[in-house]
Amino acid sequence: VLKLKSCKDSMLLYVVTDRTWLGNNDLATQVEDIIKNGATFIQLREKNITDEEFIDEAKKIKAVTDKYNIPFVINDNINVAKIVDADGVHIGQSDVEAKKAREILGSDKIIGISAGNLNEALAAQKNGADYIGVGAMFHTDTKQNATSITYDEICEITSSINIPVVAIGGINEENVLKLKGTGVDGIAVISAIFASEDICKATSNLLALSKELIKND
Ligand code: TZP
Ligand code: MG
Repeated sequence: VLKLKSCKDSMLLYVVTDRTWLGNNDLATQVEDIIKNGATFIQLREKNITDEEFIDEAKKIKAVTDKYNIPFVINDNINVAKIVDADGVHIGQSDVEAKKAREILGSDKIIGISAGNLNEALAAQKNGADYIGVGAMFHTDTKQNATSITYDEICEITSSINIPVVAIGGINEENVLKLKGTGVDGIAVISAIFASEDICKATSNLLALSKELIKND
């Protein structure tokens, strides 16, 4: 399977998984529905789970992302990413972690780094990130203590770095077009899809809006 490491085009609709609203549904099945309806990138994000469970779940999700040739990264856990041969990992600001991720995963894998301000964005690029996730753009209940970033700050970031930027945090169908003009390459969402009554419709709506967002930007 060919997966391009230059992941700019894959930022369009970046979906981060969450089990909060899963109920009796199966996460891998939901991820397949989400991909069929337009997701361009999948991040498996798990909290309070053993490495063994994380690996099992990652293998199931990877079978789906491989089937549709969609990039797949693991949140935070470099070893799980290595063991399941994911396309990469998404990590926080630590330069030690970034170095470790590159050493363990090698130059071909995708390393994404979270940034909450311009200095963090510059540091992430310097530390070898292939893309950054910037936020929180809007109020979110999904991540506790998420710092918020202004419209002007995200504009400054996109004009200061040359790796892809995906916006995250509280993004939904109502507010996504408020990011018009920021220069981001796409949007990353959790609750706008997973908390929705109809995840397929939510996904296709958000894809259309993200295309509208980046058009002529
Ligand atoms: N990082 C910054 S905000 C956030 C993460 C993981 C939460 C995004 O979730 P939602 O539901 O799309 O606001
Ligand atoms: Mg993290």
